[in-house]
Amino acid sequence: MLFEKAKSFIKQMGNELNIEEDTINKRLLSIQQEIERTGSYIHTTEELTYGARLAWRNSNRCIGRLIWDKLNVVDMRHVGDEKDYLTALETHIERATNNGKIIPTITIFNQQANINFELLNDQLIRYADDPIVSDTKKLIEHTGYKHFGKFLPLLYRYNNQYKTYDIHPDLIKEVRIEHPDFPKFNALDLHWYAVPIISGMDLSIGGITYPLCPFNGWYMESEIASRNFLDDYRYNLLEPIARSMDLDISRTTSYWRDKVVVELNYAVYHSYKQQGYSIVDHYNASRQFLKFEENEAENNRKVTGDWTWLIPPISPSLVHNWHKGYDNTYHEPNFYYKKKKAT
Ligand code: HEM
Ligand code: NRG
Repeated sequence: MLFEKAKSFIKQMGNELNIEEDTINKRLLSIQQEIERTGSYIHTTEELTYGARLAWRNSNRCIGRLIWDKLNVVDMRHVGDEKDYLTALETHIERATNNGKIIPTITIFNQQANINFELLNDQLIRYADDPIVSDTKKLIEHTGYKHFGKFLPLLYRYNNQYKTYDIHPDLIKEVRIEHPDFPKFNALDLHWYAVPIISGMDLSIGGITYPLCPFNGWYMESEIASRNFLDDYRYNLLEPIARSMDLDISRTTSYWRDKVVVELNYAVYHSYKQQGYSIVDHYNASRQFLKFEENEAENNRKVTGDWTWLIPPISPSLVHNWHKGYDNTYHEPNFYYKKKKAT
């Protein structure tokens, strides 16, 4: 029931921020009356901000949660015009990229019942030739969109009509992936975009769902190197990269696959750093997560986590996360996949 969920959130926020009992009770009464009158309620900006930060803190799969309370929350709930949605999405990209010094940011649009814009992209920035977007591409083609450029356009529904929009290309920053020791590697001309901006999840706070809430931090190097470039259902580059490094791919026991993984992670990390873009390596990410676990214990809170996602896809047993278990209970507020997903 909505009021019960609202109550649980408002009380948690009140406790954590030491808000006076009296103030909390007044707010609860006003929410109760609003629900009776309208069937729903509207968060204050402070509630929205704290709720989004709690949702990050509760994201079991995320290793980057140490700085959950620094999340920059942009309240765009007043937006209702098509053009204003698109502008706000582009503004998110520009401000969050911040010329390379990436700012963890979430832009929150209207809640479920009041929104007239549906975004179908799972990230704001995706390459059009990434196999992960093949289904979305088909939907985009249905709108009559023909000539795909480098990046996937936004696919959205406004007033029950599906439409596309090309993000201004100057806003999308990319990094050339270079390795100092392998000239032939550089000839592969690999690159990746600077900022991962997840745009396909629902944010749930106190019983209210926000279906459009793009959020970003920065990359951990292994997301790009170990997964996006190497998974056989993604760019599948294990062999071409091994050849560019002159490795012996005739036998498994030359460990050529493992050598590619290590050198590619090295190349991704140092390329982002050299070109001035925020990124974290899996050792530092894991140490920061350990600090997060300590902070939470100090505040008498239990950390929940999804072990299968928290361990990095390179040398996982070399970081502490590998060697302990995590309770994968989902607490509210949180982020959820939408029921029908178009990736
Ligand atoms: C997942 C790192 C910021 C929410 C992940 C994953 C990594 C990661 C490595 C696993 C991704 C995968 O395996 O595909 C980081 C880093 C950040 C950061 C280094 C830097 C600040 C954020 C922020 C939010 C967030 C700002 C939300 C406000 C999530 C969620 C998932 C996730 C919800 C799970 C996504 C899914 O289920 O598909 N993060 N993250 N993260 N992160 Fe973070
Ligand atoms: N693995 C995906 C991105 C998932 C989220 N990762 C983050 N999130 N770092 C990829 O594009 O490779 N974040 O908010 O920073």
